[in-house]
Amino acid sequence: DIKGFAFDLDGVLADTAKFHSQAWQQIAEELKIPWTPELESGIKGIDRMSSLMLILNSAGVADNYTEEQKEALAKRKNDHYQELIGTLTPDDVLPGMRKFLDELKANHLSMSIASASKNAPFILEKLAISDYFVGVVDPSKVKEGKPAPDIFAEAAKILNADPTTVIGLEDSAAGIASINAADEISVGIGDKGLLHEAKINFPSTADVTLAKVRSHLNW
Ligand code: B16
Ligand code: MG
Repeated sequence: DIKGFAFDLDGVLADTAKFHSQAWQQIAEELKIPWTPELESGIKGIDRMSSLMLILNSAGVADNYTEEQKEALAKRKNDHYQELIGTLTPDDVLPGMRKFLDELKANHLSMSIASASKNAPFILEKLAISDYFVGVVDPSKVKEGKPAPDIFAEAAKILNADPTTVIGLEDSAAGIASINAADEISVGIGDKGLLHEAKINFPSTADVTLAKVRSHLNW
Protein backbone atom coordinates (compact mmCIF):
# COMPACT_ATOMS: atom_id res chain seq x y z
CA ASP A 1 0.00 0.00 0.00
CA ILE A 2 1.11 3.56 -0.64
CA LYS A 3 1.84 5.60 2.49
CA GLY A 4 3.04 8.91 1.14
CA PHE A 5 4.49 11.13 -1.54
CA ALA A 6 7.93 12.76 -1.81
CA PHE A 7 7.89 15.83 -4.01
CA ASP A 8 10.72 17.43 -5.89
CA LEU A 9 10.21 21.20 -5.85
CA ASP A 10 11.85 22.97 -8.79
CA GLY A 11 10.02 21.89 -11.94
CA VAL A 12 7.36 19.84 -10.12
CA LEU A 13 5.60 22.22 -7.73
CA ALA A 14 7.13 25.52 -8.76
CA ASP A 15 8.08 26.95 -12.11
CA THR A 16 11.55 27.84 -10.83
CA ALA A 17 13.59 25.75 -13.29
CA LYS A 18 13.40 28.77 -15.64
CA PHE A 19 14.91 30.99 -12.93
CA HIS A 20 17.78 28.57 -12.22
CA SER A 21 18.41 28.49 -15.95
CA GLN A 22 18.22 32.26 -16.32
CA ALA A 23 20.60 32.89 -13.42
CA TRP A 24 23.14 30.31 -14.65
CA GLN A 25 22.92 31.55 -18.24
CA GLN A 26 23.99 34.99 -17.09
CA ILE A 27 27.07 33.51 -15.40
CA ALA A 28 27.84 31.37 -18.48
CA GLU A 29 27.55 34.39 -20.73
CA GLU A 30 30.00 36.38 -18.59
CA LEU A 31 32.44 33.47 -18.76
CA LYS A 32 31.90 33.18 -22.55
CA ILE A 33 30.61 29.63 -22.20
CA PRO A 34 27.93 28.69 -24.76
CA TRP A 35 24.56 27.66 -23.29
CA THR A 36 23.36 24.31 -24.70
CA PRO A 37 20.27 22.05 -24.34
CA GLU A 38 22.56 19.59 -22.49
CA LEU A 39 23.32 22.24 -19.86
CA GLU A 40 19.66 23.27 -19.71
CA SER A 41 18.54 19.75 -18.70
CA GLY A 42 21.81 18.77 -16.99
CA ILE A 43 21.58 21.40 -14.22
CA LYS A 44 18.13 20.13 -13.23
CA GLY A 45 18.12 18.40 -9.85
CA ILE A 46 21.84 18.63 -9.16
CA ASP A 47 23.17 20.91 -6.42
CA ARG A 48 24.57 24.40 -6.89
CA MET A 49 28.29 23.62 -7.02
CA SER A 50 27.72 20.55 -9.23
CA SER A 51 25.77 22.80 -11.61
CA LEU A 52 28.67 25.23 -11.80
CA MET A 53 31.13 22.39 -12.40
CA LEU A 54 28.92 21.00 -15.18
CA ILE A 55 28.94 24.41 -16.88
CA LEU A 56 32.70 24.94 -16.49
CA ASN A 57 33.48 21.37 -17.60
CA SER A 58 31.29 21.76 -20.69
CA ALA A 59 33.91 24.25 -21.92
CA GLY A 60 36.85 22.41 -20.35
CA VAL A 61 37.77 25.42 -18.20
CA ALA A 62 37.13 24.16 -14.63
CA ASP A 63 40.87 24.21 -13.85
CA ASN A 64 41.15 27.92 -14.70
CA TYR A 65 39.24 28.86 -11.54
CA THR A 66 40.32 28.66 -7.90
CA GLU A 67 37.98 27.33 -5.22
CA GLU A 68 37.39 30.90 -4.02
CA GLN A 69 36.47 32.03 -7.53
CA LYS A 70 34.06 29.09 -7.90
CA GLU A 71 32.46 29.91 -4.54
CA ALA A 72 32.07 33.52 -5.65
CA LEU A 73 30.44 32.50 -8.96
CA ALA A 74 28.02 30.16 -7.17
CA LYS A 75 27.16 32.90 -4.68
CA ARG A 76 26.56 35.42 -7.46
CA LYS A 77 24.26 32.97 -9.23
CA ASN A 78 22.33 32.41 -6.01
CA ASP A 79 22.00 36.15 -5.31
CA HIS A 80 20.50 36.64 -8.76
CA TYR A 81 18.30 33.52 -8.35
CA GLN A 82 16.99 34.78 -5.00
CA GLU A 83 16.03 38.08 -6.62
CA LEU A 84 14.05 36.12 -9.23
CA ILE A 85 12.26 33.82 -6.75
CA GLY A 86 11.43 36.83 -4.60
CA THR A 87 8.77 37.61 -7.22
CA LEU A 88 6.96 34.25 -6.78
CA THR A 89 3.31 34.30 -5.66
CA PRO A 90 0.75 31.54 -4.90
CA ASP A 91 -0.23 31.72 -8.59
CA ASP A 92 3.15 30.27 -9.53
CA VAL A 93 2.35 26.76 -8.27
CA LEU A 94 2.59 24.69 -11.47
CA PRO A 95 -0.72 23.80 -13.20
CA GLY A 96 -2.71 21.06 -11.47
CA MET A 97 -0.38 20.73 -8.50
CA ARG A 98 -2.40 22.56 -5.86
CA LYS A 99 -5.39 20.43 -6.80
CA PHE A 100 -3.23 17.30 -6.56
CA LEU A 101 -1.94 18.34 -3.11
CA ASP A 102 -5.55 18.84 -2.01
CA GLU A 103 -6.50 15.39 -3.31
CA LEU A 104 -3.65 13.74 -1.39
CA LYS A 105 -4.54 15.65 1.76
CA ALA A 106 -8.20 14.66 1.47
CA ASN A 107 -7.06 11.02 1.18
CA HIS A 108 -4.81 11.30 4.26
CA LEU A 109 -1.65 10.62 2.28
CA SER A 110 1.32 12.39 3.82
CA MET A 111 3.78 14.47 1.82
CA SER A 112 7.38 15.60 2.15
CA ILE A 113 9.79 17.70 0.08
CA ALA A 114 12.82 16.06 -1.55
CA SER A 115 14.52 19.04 -3.19
CA ALA A 116 18.22 19.61 -3.80
CA SER A 117 17.60 23.30 -3.22
CA LYS A 118 18.67 25.18 -0.12
CA ASN A 119 16.06 27.75 -1.12
CA ALA A 120 13.16 25.26 -0.85
CA PRO A 121 11.62 26.52 2.45
CA PHE A 122 11.58 30.10 1.13
CA ILE A 123 9.91 29.02 -2.14
CA LEU A 124 7.24 26.99 -0.29
CA GLU A 125 6.45 30.10 1.78
CA LYS A 126 6.15 32.30 -1.30
CA LEU A 127 3.79 29.77 -2.91
CA ALA A 128 1.83 29.43 0.35
CA ILE A 129 2.01 25.61 0.30
CA SER A 130 4.35 24.90 3.28
CA ASP A 131 1.48 23.51 5.37
CA TYR A 132 0.82 20.55 3.09
CA PHE A 133 4.15 18.95 4.02
CA VAL A 134 5.15 17.10 7.16
CA GLY A 135 8.76 18.06 6.48
CA VAL A 136 11.42 19.28 4.07
CA VAL A 137 14.71 17.43 3.52
CA ASP A 138 17.66 19.67 4.35
CA PRO A 139 20.03 18.99 1.43
CA SER A 140 23.00 20.31 3.41
CA LYS A 141 22.52 17.45 5.91
CA VAL A 142 22.61 14.55 3.45
CA LYS A 143 25.86 13.00 2.26
CA GLU A 144 25.23 12.95 -1.47
CA GLY A 145 22.90 14.88 -3.72
CA LYS A 146 20.82 13.51 -6.60
CA PRO A 147 21.32 11.12 -8.45
CA ALA A 148 22.40 9.38 -5.18
CA PRO A 149 19.46 8.01 -3.15
CA ASP A 150 20.12 10.12 -0.01
CA ILE A 151 17.64 12.97 -0.56
CA PHE A 152 14.69 10.69 -1.43
CA ALA A 153 15.66 8.19 1.28
CA GLU A 154 15.55 11.03 3.82
CA ALA A 155 12.17 12.14 2.43
CA ALA A 156 10.76 8.64 3.21
CA LYS A 157 12.16 8.84 6.75
CA ILE A 158 10.37 12.16 7.24
CA LEU A 159 7.16 10.41 6.14
CA ASN A 160 7.93 7.63 8.60
CA ALA A 161 7.31 5.20 5.74
CA ASP A 162 9.09 2.27 4.18
CA PRO A 163 10.65 3.51 0.88
CA THR A 164 8.74 0.91 -1.16
CA THR A 165 5.48 2.55 -0.02
CA VAL A 166 6.57 6.02 -1.14
CA ILE A 167 5.93 7.63 -4.52
CA GLY A 168 8.52 10.20 -5.66
CA LEU A 169 7.71 12.88 -8.24
CA GLU A 170 10.49 14.40 -10.35
CA ASP A 171 11.18 16.48 -13.46
CA SER A 172 14.89 15.62 -13.74
CA ALA A 173 16.83 12.54 -14.83
CA ALA A 174 19.08 12.89 -11.77
CA GLY A 175 15.98 12.94 -9.56
CA ILE A 176 14.40 9.83 -11.12
CA ALA A 177 17.71 8.03 -10.59
CA SER A 178 17.65 9.14 -6.93
CA ILE A 179 14.07 7.84 -6.42
CA ASN A 180 14.87 4.48 -8.06
CA ALA A 181 18.10 4.11 -6.06
CA ALA A 182 16.12 4.80 -2.86
CA ASP A 183 13.77 1.91 -3.82
CA GLU A 184 10.74 4.17 -4.14
CA ILE A 185 8.20 4.38 -6.97
CA SER A 186 9.26 6.99 -9.53
CA VAL A 187 6.92 9.34 -11.36
CA GLY A 188 8.53 11.40 -14.13
CA ILE A 189 6.95 14.68 -15.16
CA GLY A 190 8.09 16.05 -18.52
CA ASP A 191 10.04 14.73 -21.51
CA LYS A 192 9.58 10.94 -21.53
CA GLY A 193 12.80 10.46 -23.50
CA LEU A 194 14.79 12.20 -20.80
CA LEU A 195 12.88 10.54 -17.95
CA HIS A 196 12.65 7.03 -19.44
CA GLU A 197 13.84 5.41 -16.20
CA ALA A 198 10.67 6.49 -14.39
CA LYS A 199 8.06 3.83 -13.55
CA ILE A 200 5.23 6.18 -14.56
CA ASN A 201 5.41 9.19 -16.90
CA PHE A 202 3.22 12.25 -17.25
CA PRO A 203 3.83 14.86 -19.97
CA SER A 204 3.15 17.78 -17.61
CA THR A 205 2.09 18.63 -14.07
CA ALA A 206 -1.43 19.36 -15.35
CA ASP A 207 -1.83 15.66 -16.23
CA VAL A 208 -1.12 14.33 -12.73
CA THR A 209 -4.13 13.12 -10.74
CA LEU A 210 -4.44 10.63 -7.88
CA ALA A 211 -6.82 8.50 -9.97
CA LYS A 212 -4.28 8.19 -12.80
CA VAL A 213 -1.45 7.35 -10.40
CA ARG A 214 -3.65 4.72 -8.78
CA SER A 215 -4.62 3.11 -12.08
CA HIS A 216 -1.00 3.01 -13.35
CA LEU A 217 -0.03 1.15 -10.18
CA ASN A 218 -3.18 -0.98 -9.84
CA TRP A 219 -3.39 0.45 -6.35
P1 B16 B 1 19.89 25.90 -4.86
P2 B16 B 1 15.03 20.39 -7.16
C1 B16 B 1 17.26 21.75 -7.65
O1 B16 B 1 15.98 21.67 -7.12
C2 B16 B 1 17.27 22.37 -9.02
O2 B16 B 1 16.58 21.53 -9.95
C3 B16 B 1 18.69 22.53 -9.48
O3 B16 B 1 18.74 23.13 -10.76
C4 B16 B 1 19.45 23.39 -8.45
O4 B16 B 1 20.81 23.52 -8.80
C5 B16 B 1 19.35 22.73 -7.08
O5 B16 B 1 17.99 22.59 -6.75
C6 B16 B 1 20.05 23.53 -6.00
O6 B16 B 1 19.34 24.70 -5.77
O7 B16 B 1 21.00 26.55 -5.62
O8 B16 B 1 18.66 26.76 -4.70
O9 B16 B 1 20.34 25.29 -3.55
O10 B16 B 1 14.67 20.20 -8.60
O11 B16 B 1 15.81 19.24 -6.55
O12 B16 B 1 13.87 20.85 -6.32
MG1 MG C 1 13.37 19.45 -10.16
